[in-house]
Amino acid sequence: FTPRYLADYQVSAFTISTIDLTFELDDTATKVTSVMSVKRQGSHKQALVLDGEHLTLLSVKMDECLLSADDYFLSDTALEIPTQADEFLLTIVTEINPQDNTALEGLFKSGDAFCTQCEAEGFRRITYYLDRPDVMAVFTTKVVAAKDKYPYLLSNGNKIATGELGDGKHFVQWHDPFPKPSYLFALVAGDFDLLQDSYVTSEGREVALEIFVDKGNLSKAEHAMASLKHAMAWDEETFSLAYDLDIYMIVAVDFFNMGAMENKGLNVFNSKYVLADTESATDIDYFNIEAVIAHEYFHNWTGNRVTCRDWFQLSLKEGLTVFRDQEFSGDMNSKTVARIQNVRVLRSQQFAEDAGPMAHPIRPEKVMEMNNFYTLTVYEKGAEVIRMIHTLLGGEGFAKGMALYFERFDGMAVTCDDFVNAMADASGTDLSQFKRWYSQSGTPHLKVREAFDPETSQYQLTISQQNQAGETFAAEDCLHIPVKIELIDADSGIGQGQLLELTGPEQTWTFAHYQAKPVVALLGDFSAPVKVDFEQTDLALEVLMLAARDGFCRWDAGQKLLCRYLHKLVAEPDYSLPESLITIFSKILQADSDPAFTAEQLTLPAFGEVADQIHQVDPVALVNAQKKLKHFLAAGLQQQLTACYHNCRQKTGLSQQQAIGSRALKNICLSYLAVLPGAESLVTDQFGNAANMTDTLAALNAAAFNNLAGFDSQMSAFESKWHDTPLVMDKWFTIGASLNSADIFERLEALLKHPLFSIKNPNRARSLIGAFISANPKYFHCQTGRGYRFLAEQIKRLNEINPQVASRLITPLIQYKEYDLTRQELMLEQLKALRALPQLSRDLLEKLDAALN
Ligand code: HT7
Ligand code: ZN
Repeated sequence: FTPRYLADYQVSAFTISTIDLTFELDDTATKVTSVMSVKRQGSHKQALVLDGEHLTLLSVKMDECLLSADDYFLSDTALEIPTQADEFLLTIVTEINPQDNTALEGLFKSGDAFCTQCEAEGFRRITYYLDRPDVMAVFTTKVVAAKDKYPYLLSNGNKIATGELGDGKHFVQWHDPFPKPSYLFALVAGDFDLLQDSYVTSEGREVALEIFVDKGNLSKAEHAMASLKHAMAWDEETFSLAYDLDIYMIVAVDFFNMGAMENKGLNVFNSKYVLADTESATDIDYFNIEAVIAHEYFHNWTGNRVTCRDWFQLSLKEGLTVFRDQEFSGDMNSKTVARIQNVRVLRSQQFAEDAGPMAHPIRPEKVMEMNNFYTLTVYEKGAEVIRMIHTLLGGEGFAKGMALYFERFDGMAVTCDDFVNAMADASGTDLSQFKRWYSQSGTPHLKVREAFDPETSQYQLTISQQNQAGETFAAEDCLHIPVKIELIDADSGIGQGQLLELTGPEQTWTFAHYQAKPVVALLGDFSAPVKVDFEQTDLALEVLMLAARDGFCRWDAGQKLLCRYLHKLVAEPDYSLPESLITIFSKILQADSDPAFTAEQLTLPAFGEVADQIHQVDPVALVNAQKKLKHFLAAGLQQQLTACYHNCRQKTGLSQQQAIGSRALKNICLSYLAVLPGAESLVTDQFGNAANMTDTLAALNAAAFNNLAGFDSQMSAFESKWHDTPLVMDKWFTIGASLNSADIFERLEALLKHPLFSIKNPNRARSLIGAFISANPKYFHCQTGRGYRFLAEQIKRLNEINPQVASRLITPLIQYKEYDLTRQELMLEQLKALRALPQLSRDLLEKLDAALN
């Protein structure tokens, strides 16, 4: 396995303008016939080298001439044809085995259905091709299969022909008029229930909307359909972008490596991001479905109409599309709460990635396995980079930039620089320094100082930018950082907002006419993906919690306060927490805020977020600190939490949004109350009377976290009720894996042997293994090293079954340097054992080498 470098990019030696595909579907021997118009690009005499993996080559024909094995070179990864011709028709017939394809890349079976996943480099597992995003062809696809088992035969574009064949077979032929790269190709064949609707675009096009789900799940697709229509309207209103084909199809499948895939006109979705009803799905599921449906829809412009020149440019489409889906979610729900959730993900996961052995810029420069770069950095930090452009240019400037981007590049495969140039040119803003965000990895630190002079009534704010090691950036490395601030007058509580642009190693801003030192709220709306090193007093943080105009800053001040005391408890487990914490959170509970926002204020910072802030943290000391802080707040606020809990529970006549907020607040109250003695009955009562999945899971989580006596019987009742509903059973496995109980390893072994557990199903594997490593830090990081051994054993199994899933699950092990030396050694032992595996996938190899070298 050799790495590839961004610096080595070269245009393709050949292009393919059209490809006609015929699939004769069969579980173990699908025949794929591909007819391509190939043309040499430029004046050279290089051979045509097509990508191909896991294929059986049946025949190759150039124009009318059948080639023999002497006419080409075949390897495990390529078919090389040393031709002198400049333009020709190439016909290639291959055979593939979808049934054995447990990696779920290329053509595979998901239950009874055939399904494809081609991004990033899966098309080469279907046929020999120039499998790179800058080769764009017009696809025509004919699918042939048995009509009884596969009544629906789907592919990209518009249906152009259907017909009956002998032997009970039928065919459907599709034509996609938009030239596209192979990663956007899709095929699905199966028997589904179909939810149909339509949408008339702002340009007057009537679009058929079709959602295909497993039989019996039709009513669970309503929310996805509504979300799709909202997304279509939002993109027209926000960016004047309308849909461009006559049909938009979504298929939900159970076996899928990621969330969903934006194939042109035929999105394939993990069923987790389509199916929902109030009985079986939580409020968070509803939110995520709306977001993922929108994300894939938005890709039709940012990704499909304008695509990436090469995979190093992945953030061109992903960062931008995540930014768009975040804005959409903010508009559909509470903007502040949605923003807080984005920031939680960054702080608890992306910051650690950016400090770990696989750290990379949002535009990576070196890649061994592309699947390893569908990361929080490319997606979430990438979206933050786009958001900073939006902040610097303003909404109008950004919209002009988007318009120019499409004017210049519609139908093309382009680079991140092309995007930034369009933004700069359209708005007349110099973004040359800003471009460094695309090539620097690591989370910048802002070091902040303040000074107040009562004589001159001047307040001064000094900010320097530093790297992770605490060294001030040299001028040539300085980033262009938008810092939104608000200065709150200590007496009146009135705030004034401003946008500062930090471009140098250190800058000072002076603000006049302050009678007393104002309190500064920094990084409004989290205006840049940075860490802030600024020692504000508890009192200042409390002022911000109540008075900052910016909702994000109000929330952030509370989180900072909580983190401060978690740090103290980690360093000194017997540290006695101050009553002032109770006083301020009591005020938060009394404030007349949006309940969903109050729930966020009461939520403790995540384990990963705090771990990221403490050098070589003892993870169990951190778990204990979280427990102690939770207990302290619960005991001190018991009366108010109880009142708030019952108040939320009794509320009736709420709108859907209000009910969601009220449930969030009620359930955070429950999570506190459940740590107190005698809370069992409250949890049991909620579990027994829950009218929706959000409340049921909140009760079960509380029982698991506190290892309450009713846990096992509640889990049995849940299992009996839901054993036929896979997405709900995923939740059951997750809760089973997060139980706070010393016999957890025996329980995990039993869960692995449960008849409904299958490691081949990514959702199921993640629901058990992924949940244990993220939701059960106490046992995952236990001193015996058993948690790490458990994970390494599962990764070893997955290495051969599904390398993508294995590679994602290894994340906490490769980030071993976050933890104390004892944990580091235990983790290293497992990393070395994995590195010694005989058939190590490229995915794991890349990460293990990064971690061990
Ligand atoms: N563009 C997609 C990325 C993707 C993917 C999706 C499903 C399975 C495997 C995949 N590999 C890469 C998803 C998205 O960002 O929209
Ligand atoms: Zn995407």
